Amino acid sequence: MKVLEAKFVQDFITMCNDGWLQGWHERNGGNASYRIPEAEVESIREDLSFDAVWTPIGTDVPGLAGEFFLITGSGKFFQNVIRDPEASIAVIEVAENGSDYRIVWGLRDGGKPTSELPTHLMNHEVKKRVTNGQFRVIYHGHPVNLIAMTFILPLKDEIFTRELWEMMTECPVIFPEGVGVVPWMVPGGRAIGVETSKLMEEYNVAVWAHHGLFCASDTFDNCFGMFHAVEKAAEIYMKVASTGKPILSTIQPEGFRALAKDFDLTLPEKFLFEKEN
Ligand code: 2HA
Ligand code: ZN
Repeated sequence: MKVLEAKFVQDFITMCNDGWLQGWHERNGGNASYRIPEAEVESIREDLSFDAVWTPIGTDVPGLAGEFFLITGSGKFFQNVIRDPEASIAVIEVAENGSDYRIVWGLRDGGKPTSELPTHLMNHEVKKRVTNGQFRVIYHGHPVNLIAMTFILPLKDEIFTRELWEMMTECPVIFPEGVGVVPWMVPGGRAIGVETSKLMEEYNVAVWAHHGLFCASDTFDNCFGMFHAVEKAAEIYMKVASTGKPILSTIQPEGFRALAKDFDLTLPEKFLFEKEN
């Protein structure tokens, strides 16, 4: 079938547009990718073309040799994905050497995959390994409240996890592993990919200080939903902080332990420290 007729492509387009509607993607901000299962690649193979030149990814991802990805384009606007998907997104193939890729569909008017391609692929490689191939979706955007939090809190996994968990009861259920924090780094290079993929061994959420949020999950819904939950908790945090009033009550460590028991979660003790008030 045609690429645009495939359900996974339509679902990817919808996810991008939902993110645009949430306000996470000013101009060309943000990027997303999906590691396409073999059967879905076969379903669109007749609409792919394999004459483009191989191009260096900018890093090595041997664990992704031969894999296909649906991915947003560099400099393309999320806002335009739904209006003109063929010009805004691409299907790429990773070469057997694990260090080159080629475009096999999309980016009709030219261009390349997102500037964060090395980071996306390095993180897909980690997630494929640690989830036994289950995780396929990576999503990055620039949500206002989460970014605002990175200016007023110490850039530590423990602090961000604990504050986000306290803001909304469902947060520890949605991201029981917690969140990792990457200090400010130059975007688009290999270095931010290396730092993020270290965190992705353990977490599904990485906060990029003064920049945005980076999430990985199994499905489009779960990835988007996790991103949404983190940003909503951040919004509550910023609203509370903006009042300048002291916090009079919150969820305590024993509350999280009780939640973990009833919801059958493992909440790492490193996040359940006693706070000084
Ligand atoms: O502009 O968000 O991190 C795309 C980005 C780079
Ligand atoms: Zn960004």
